[in-house]
Amino acid sequence: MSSVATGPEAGTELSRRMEEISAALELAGDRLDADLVARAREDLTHITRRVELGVDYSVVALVGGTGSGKSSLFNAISHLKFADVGVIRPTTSQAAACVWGSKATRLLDFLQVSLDRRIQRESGLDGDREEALAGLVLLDLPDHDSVAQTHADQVNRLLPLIDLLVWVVDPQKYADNALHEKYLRALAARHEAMLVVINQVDTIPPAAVDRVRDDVARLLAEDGLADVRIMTASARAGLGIEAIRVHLADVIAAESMSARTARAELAALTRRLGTGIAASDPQPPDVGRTADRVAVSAGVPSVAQSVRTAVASPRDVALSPVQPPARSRIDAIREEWLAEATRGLPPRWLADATARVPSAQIFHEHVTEALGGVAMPDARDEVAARSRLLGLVAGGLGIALLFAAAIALLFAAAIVLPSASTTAALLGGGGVLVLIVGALLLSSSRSGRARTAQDRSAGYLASATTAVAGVVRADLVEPTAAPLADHADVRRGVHGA
Ligand SMILES: Nc1nc2c(ncn2[C@@H]2O[C@H](COP(=O)(O)OP(=O)(O)OP(=O)(O)O)[C@@H](O)[C@H]2O)c(=O)[nH]1
Ligand SMILES: [Mg+2]
Repeated sequence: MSSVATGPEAGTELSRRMEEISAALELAGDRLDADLVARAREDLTHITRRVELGVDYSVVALVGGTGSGKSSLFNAISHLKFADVGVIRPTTSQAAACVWGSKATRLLDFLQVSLDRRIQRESGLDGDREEALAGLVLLDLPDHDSVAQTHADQVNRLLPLIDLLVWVVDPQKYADNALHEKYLRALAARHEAMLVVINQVDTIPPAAVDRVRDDVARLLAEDGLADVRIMTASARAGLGIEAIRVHLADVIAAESMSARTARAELAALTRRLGTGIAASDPQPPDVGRTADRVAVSAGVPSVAQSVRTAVASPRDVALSPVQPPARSRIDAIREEWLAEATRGLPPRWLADATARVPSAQIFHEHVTEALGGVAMPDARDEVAARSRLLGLVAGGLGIALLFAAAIALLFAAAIVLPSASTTAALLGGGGVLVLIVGALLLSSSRSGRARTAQDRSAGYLASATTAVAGVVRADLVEPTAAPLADHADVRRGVHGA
């Protein structure tokens, strides 16, 4: 048993794939080479026709010399009396078909089997007995000489659709040039698609059957068909018919020749179209990383550092604004971004994607504009400056108080004034206290400035990088997004999701 989709799914799946490819061609437009598209459309039409004929049938044709018993075998296999069996040779002048489980109308129309030469085997009526043959299209063809002379067109149509060619020979005439027939030659490459049935074994003694079989095997080997299977049967006596039916059931269980061919044609088409698209979807570089690189090349981190130093300093320091970045650096970053975002794209896709991106000069202008628009932070921390001033005042006051305390002590020592020593103690204590407050204010002012410096520096770096990221997004990411998404969709459509 085959594991591939057989039965009605094969046709549905192939049709779905063809719709996907068709939509991909539509979407790709002139980003795929016109010749490639034209060829693909032709192929799709061809495969569609094949699929429409039905890829869910297995076509088995009975061929061979006149009187070998093709029509008799047809009736025996189908348990019907539909095909004409006659004594006047040749009897069958028109192909007959028996179909199990469906009508195969398009297929039989294509094979030019006339309406009155078709019969349908309703599996429902026969219960499970015919179930195994559902999907079989059994053809009884006129003898090979008649076919060769009058129905060459029918043969040509039939051969590519055949899943199994059953070559019917009889024990008397099996060597009649039969194995050199064009059917065999045309199918020589497909040994598995051939079966030789030695019919009418009831007309020879049982002992002779093996001899005939060996002889047929030898003739096949001479034709390079050594591994073609040989079966023996008697349509009249009903011998070997069940074994043939089992063999046919195996053929049906495998994917049909049409489905396999359509699949192979589709694969070839996909391979050809694959030359017009990248092997994988290119991934545009990360916006943040690119913005960082642009910011670095514009000297944004040094400006941020100078902001930090200026704010942290208690003195007033002038801030130098960011300078326009070097054109060559910005061009290189833009080029690298485009190269990575379009990696592997064939020329037409590449041209489409890059044509939508603003020029290097415009990109540079936008970057410069965006950086110029980022406000420089205030270099002075007002809160810290105020507490510094208070700290200095407190320091001065403390020293003055200590000085006053020293004088009071002198008074207390020179003129014995008891109250002076108390005053000195109070002034000294107050002075120390105020000095401590001043020192605390100064230190908090310093740490406040350091914090603000860090915040403003980081804030500036973030604003500048965000501004640059906006330009990267607007000038690089957004213009290329649509063509890249189209390419991804086309790739999915061509190769199947
Ligand atoms: N004894 C015997 N006779 C058979 C057997 N199969 C077919 N016949 C007879 O052989 C003759 C030819 O049978 P057909 O089935 O018409 O042969 P055919 O290959 O369809 O012949 P064409 O339509 O002329 O190509 C008929 O008289 C059948 O009754 C068989 O297994 N044993
Ligand atoms: Mg016949």
